[in-house]
Amino acid sequence: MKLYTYFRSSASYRVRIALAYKGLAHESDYVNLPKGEHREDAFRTVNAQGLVPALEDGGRVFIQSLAIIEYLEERYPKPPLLPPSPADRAYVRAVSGIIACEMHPLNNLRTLRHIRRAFKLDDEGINTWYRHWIAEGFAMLEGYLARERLAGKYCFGGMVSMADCCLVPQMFNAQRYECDLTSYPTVMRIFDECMKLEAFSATEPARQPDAA
Ligand SMILES: N[C@@H](CCC(=O)N[C@@H](CS)C(=O)NCC(=O)O)C(=O)O
Repeated sequence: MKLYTYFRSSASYRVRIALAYKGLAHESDYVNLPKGEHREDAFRTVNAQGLVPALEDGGRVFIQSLAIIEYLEERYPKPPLLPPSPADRAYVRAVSGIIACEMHPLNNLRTLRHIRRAFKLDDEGINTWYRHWIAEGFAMLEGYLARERLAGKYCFGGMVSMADCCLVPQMFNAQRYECDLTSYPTVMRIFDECMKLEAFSATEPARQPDAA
C-alpha cells in the first residue's frame, strides 16, 4: 500500500490514523502542498482531483479520506473503526461528516488562498475566517455529542472509530490557528484521550518525515 500524504494535511492524517490503528504497513509518498506539488501532472495522474490523501492498494487508487477509511474498514475489518449496528454506524458517520464535510472544506488551503486573493484579506482576516468556522463547527459537534449521549472515552463510547480519526486532525488545525477551544470540553477530552494512543500520536503532523 502507498499513501500520498502531506504532514499538515488533516485529511491525510485521518487516513494515517486509520492505517496505524489497523496495523496496516504502507509506504508514503510525500506531496508538498505549499510548493503546489498536488497540482503537478505527476500527481494528477494519481488523483485527478489534485488533493491529498490518495491511497494505492491492490493496483487501485482510492481518494477522499472517508471513502478510503470505509474501504480499509471493509477490506481489513479488524480492528473495526465502525460499530456493528446500522444506527451507531450512522452516528459515527455523522460525526465524521460534521468535521470532514462541514468544517474542513471551509478552511482548506485552496479556500484560504481564494478568499485571500478575491477579497484582499490579510493574515488577520484569514485568521478571523478560520476561527469562525472552527467555532461554528466545534459548537455543532459539541451539541451533537451532548444530544446523542453516545460519547465516552472516545466519540462512540469506549470504541475508537472513524469519528475520532476525523476529530483529532481537526483539533490540530484549530490549535495551529490558535482558536479558543474552551467551549468544547467534550471534544477536547476526547482529543486528549485519543492522543494517549500510539495510532494517533505516532501519526501526528510533527512526527512525519516530511515535517522536517
Ligand atoms: N474531502 C477530501 C479533502 C481533501 C483535501 O482537501 N485535502 C487537502 C489537504 S487536507 C488538499 O489537498 N488541499 C490542497 C488545496 O486545497 O489546494 C478528503 O477528505 O480527502
